[in-house]
Amino acid sequence: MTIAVLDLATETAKLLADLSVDANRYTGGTLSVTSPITGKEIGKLKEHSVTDAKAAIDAAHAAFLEWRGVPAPKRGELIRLLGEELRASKVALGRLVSIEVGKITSEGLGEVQEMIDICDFAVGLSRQLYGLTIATERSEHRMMESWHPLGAIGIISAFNFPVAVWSWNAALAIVCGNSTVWKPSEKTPLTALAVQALFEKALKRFVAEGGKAPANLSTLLIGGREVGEVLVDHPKIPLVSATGSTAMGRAVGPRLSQRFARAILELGGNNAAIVCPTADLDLTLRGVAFAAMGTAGQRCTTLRRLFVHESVYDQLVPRLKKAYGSVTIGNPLDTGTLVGPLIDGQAFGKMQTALDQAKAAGGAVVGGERVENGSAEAFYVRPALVEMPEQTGPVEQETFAPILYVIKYSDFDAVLELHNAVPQGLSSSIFTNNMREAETFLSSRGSDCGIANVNIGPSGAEIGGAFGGEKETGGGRESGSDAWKAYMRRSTNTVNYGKTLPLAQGVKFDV
Ligand code: UN1
Repeated sequence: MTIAVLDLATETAKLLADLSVDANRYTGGTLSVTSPITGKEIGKLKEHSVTDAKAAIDAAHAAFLEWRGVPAPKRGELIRLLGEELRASKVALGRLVSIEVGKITSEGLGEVQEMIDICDFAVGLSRQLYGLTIATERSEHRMMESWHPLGAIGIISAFNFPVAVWSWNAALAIVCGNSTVWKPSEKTPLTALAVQALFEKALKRFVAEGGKAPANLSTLLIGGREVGEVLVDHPKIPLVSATGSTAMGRAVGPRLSQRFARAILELGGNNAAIVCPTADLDLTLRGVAFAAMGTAGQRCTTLRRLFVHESVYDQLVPRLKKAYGSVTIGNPLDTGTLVGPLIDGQAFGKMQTALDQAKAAGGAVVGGERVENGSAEAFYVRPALVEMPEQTGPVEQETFAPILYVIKYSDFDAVLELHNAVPQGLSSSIFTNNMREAETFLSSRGSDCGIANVNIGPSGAEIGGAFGGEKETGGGRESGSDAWKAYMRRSTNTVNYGKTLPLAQGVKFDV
């Protein structure tokens, strides 16, 4: 496979211009960004200093003080306009995601669709920030809870979903009355610049249509670890939502709890699926193929462990191997490609190390080799399927690459135990037509993950549900359901509308 020499830098500049990003932001700076498609540079961004970051946080805090006074449905109107901007720019932004991350076209567009979806959700939510009314034990009293904005929210996002993760956090945070400060991955700052420009366009329209909104409601910080650390340690950031590796979470979590700030952590996943004797194998094959090979195995929800019942093993696994052997790997911008490149050489190195460890532990590997594309700096690989005798070594870790470990099982209860016997707990699936197995998997003694699916792979969640996982995945929840509550503070209010002062618990204190 040879990728024709693509002038991705030129195309990137054109897309950024179409998306209203000032060229001054991505030329002549110190942060070099490459496209994994070719491994060549596509931008050079100006980075923010620690001093800039501190000033940005002060400004975001000032923005919060104003924005919290704007009624929530009006705040929703701003997010509605953001959704409109995203709809209008879906093709350009999706293409930029594909260029910067190496996602296939359909997945680049899907990422932008996910942003549009969360905007729609947040608009509805802006009229539904409900609190409860609670029965009080005192007469002529009323007890209720109110939800209030929290402050300037820090968002730290990873390369693999460079813009959708921002939107899950920002769309909710902003309708909840907060401001946001975003530090994207250093590997994918261009898409962040584009999204910031779209947000600013939406804000301009909002103001032009008579809305009141402060400057610095959404701020972008371009830079590395030092800039992220300012967000984590700054007393004016009451919540940091951080997506990335478990190692990152281990560094960030304690620093936040040290100053009693809140954390939403979305860390590693080591997601599994169980294929039972009654599974529809055609559906299972498709579900497994997308979940394991899609996004070149670089989703936190990617399927990494597959437990197959011995009665269907010889029907499913050879078909899977065939799919692994024939899947189209190459330029993600080409129609027909299903697997694009890994993000960089480091990811390739980690994949090879994991495969060596798997072999040493008795694994039989098909695939995993580099697929040449004529560029030493681009890393295309054939996804690897590894039949393992047991769940050991690299199977217990998350390697951010397309490796699927396949293990044969015979007993349902034993496989449930194996399923849960890893440190991570993000997403999970069962393929079965047996109601007892399906319901047990979803029950309290079933999957211990934040997401548990039946006859669907573990990746590709919709925004309407709460997204996140347990154990080393960090425990945070973003996106749908009541995840918005993490971006607000709850105030319990008791009102006495009578003329006496009865004390709770029957306490007497007559002066
Ligand atoms: C991630 O990989 O960080 O469920 C997020 C999914 C997507 C989000 C993945 N909706 O696969």
